[in-house]
Amino acid sequence: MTSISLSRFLLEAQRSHPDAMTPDLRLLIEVVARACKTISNAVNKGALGNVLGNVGTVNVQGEAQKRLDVLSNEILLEANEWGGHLAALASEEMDDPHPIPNRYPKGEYLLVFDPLDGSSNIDVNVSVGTIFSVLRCPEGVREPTAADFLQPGSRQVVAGYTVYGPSTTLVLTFGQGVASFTLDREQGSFVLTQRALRIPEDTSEYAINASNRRHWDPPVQRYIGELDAGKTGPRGRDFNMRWVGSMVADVHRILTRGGIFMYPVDAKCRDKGGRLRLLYEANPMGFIVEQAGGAATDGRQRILDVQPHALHQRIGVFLGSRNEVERVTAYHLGAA
Ligand code: P6P
Repeated sequence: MTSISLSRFLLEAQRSHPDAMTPDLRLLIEVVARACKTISNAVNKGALGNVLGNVGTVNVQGEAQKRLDVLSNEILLEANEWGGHLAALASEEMDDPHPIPNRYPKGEYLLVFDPLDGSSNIDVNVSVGTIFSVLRCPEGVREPTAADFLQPGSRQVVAGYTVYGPSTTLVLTFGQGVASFTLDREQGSFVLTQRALRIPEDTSEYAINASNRRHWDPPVQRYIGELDAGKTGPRGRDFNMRWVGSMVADVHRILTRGGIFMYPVDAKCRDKGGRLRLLYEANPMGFIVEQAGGAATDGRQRILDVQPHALHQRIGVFLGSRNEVERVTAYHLGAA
């Protein structure tokens, strides 16, 4: 069977959906994918590449920066600043947006990303990933500021992630469903492996950091208590739990076989607004999950409807199999 490269897939998408897949978006995705290949090579070197461990600095999140966090961020910045497709970039690892240097042309898109999500897993050889989101730069804005990135997730034109696991897999949406590509290391290119990922509406698998149980609000206590009661409780069936501690790995499992992923706002993280970040974790993953037939809320409202007020704002996240997300959201709204 003829393998379809990412380049061919994007060209065909441009022909069939010219408004959704413009030449500059096609270039942007190819550039990000190429940067992810470079990050994959660095991640895969592990202890042999002098890329493990901390650099001794702390990022805007107050988290210790891993060598690979900083390297991945630099790879994405350098790959994207010369192509003329972006007006600015923003990253989990940088306090403020990164302008496109004046020596390069500016484009009409904004790229925001988590260069290496789950990086606390790197030193223990557990899957990590890159998450990215693309917005349009507001009309007439030549020097974008953080305020120009503060758009609801429903305005995203592209979202994707690359999971650096047993295989390096790129998952992508531009609003016409979700496709996945696996890196063929012999060819050095991403090859289409699934054209239309769909999340089953029901599931028996949930993902949450259960060590936070005592901090959860009542709706989450009720929902998880019912799952744990299994056959003996109101759900009448048993459930299984998985928690990788790397959002990309947990979400990829859910896209592959269903499930619900939860990181609620609780007594422990309420003062920060939550654990996960809206612009470069919840929004891109919410767009991808919805395009695959799932749902994504903050417990009360659709994540993609939330109007951001800060670049590194955090939010509660419930996403995955639609019927489970709707159930736990109904519990929060007192509607069940
Ligand atoms: P905890 C990784 O740091 C991350 O941002 C997500 O990838 C992951 O789902 C979550 O935090 C893990 O949080 O509290 O279990 O370490």
